[in-house]
Amino acid sequence: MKLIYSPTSPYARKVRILILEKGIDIEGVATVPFEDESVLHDANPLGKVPALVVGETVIYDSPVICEYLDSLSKPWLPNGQAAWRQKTLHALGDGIIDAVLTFRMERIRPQEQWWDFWAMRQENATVRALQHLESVADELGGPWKFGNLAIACGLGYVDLRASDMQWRDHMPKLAKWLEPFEKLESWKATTPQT
Ligand SMILES: N[C@@H](CCC(=O)N[C@@H](CS)C(=O)NCC(=O)O)C(=O)O
Repeated sequence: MKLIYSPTSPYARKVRILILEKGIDIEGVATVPFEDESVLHDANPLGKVPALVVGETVIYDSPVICEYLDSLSKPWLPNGQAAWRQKTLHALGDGIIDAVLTFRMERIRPQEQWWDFWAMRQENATVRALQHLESVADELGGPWKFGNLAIACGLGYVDLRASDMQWRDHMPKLAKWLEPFEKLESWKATTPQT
């Protein structure tokens, strides 16, 4: 198996943490999506990382890759009804990444092209998602679970791209919840260098 990823991608980070935590043997191929590398386009027509090459098959996007790799050994994803809660929490973590990425991208454009309505909508969605997580922080538990993986990586991405939100000051339970993850080797090894 081969994982095409970029070292700064929060979506790829979920997969890389899962690989490290589960000790899965995979070749990593680092790429830069915005340089439109053919290796990526050949694997994923959408031109997005991560993409997982399994023999003749390619699996994307990141929640699907996580679910596939998780299924190869004792799964984090539970059976039955509980799986839907974990998948929903995973979607919430991914949604935080989507929203932060979108409102940060708005600010990369020349200022006269900024669409404040859209940026503010994404920022508000991020705040609401963080507030929701603060309200359920006691139920999240640890260590890694299918949902926790995306939530932790979502919070890591807020730290990387939106540190001015200072979310830890407003969400103390969530900040405390993240602390044990931040001490893990898999977390440190996948923290983007700025
Ligand atoms: N929903 C996708 C999102 C992947 C994604 O947007 N990756 C970014 C890097 S963080 C990317 O490759 N962007 C390149 C592009 O959109 O052209 C997933 O979860 O895998």
